[in-house]
Amino acid sequence: MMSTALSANEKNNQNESMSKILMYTTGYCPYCLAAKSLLVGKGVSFDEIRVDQEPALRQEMEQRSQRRTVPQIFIGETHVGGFDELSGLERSGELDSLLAES
Ligand SMILES: N[C@@H](CCC(=O)N[C@@H](CS)C(=O)NCC(=O)O)C(=O)O
Repeated sequence: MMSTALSANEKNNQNESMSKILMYTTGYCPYCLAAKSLLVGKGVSFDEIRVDQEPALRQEMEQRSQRRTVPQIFIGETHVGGFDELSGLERSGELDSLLAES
């Protein structure tokens, strides 16, 4: 008989299809790598904008986030911040709720 309960993996897949994550990054950036690795580890997909390759997009990032460092991460319309904030949300369990809502 099929269970209606979702496994952790199915939940991650559900997150993947429901979430919209955008990460502004540069090529050499340990914090960007750490943020990407955290999301890949959770099985969630994200779009990446390389601001070092597109000055206009760096300007867009700075306007949207009011920050100059990379990465800058958005989940839906919510500005999460950088890697420190992302990992803080993961530690507190809030990242999963944010992904489910977005
Ligand atoms: N606390 C930030 C640190 C981000 C950070 O220092 N990023 C570096 C690149 S890995 C950066 O943007 N440096 C350029 C600058 O500080 O203006 C985070 O967790 O995202």
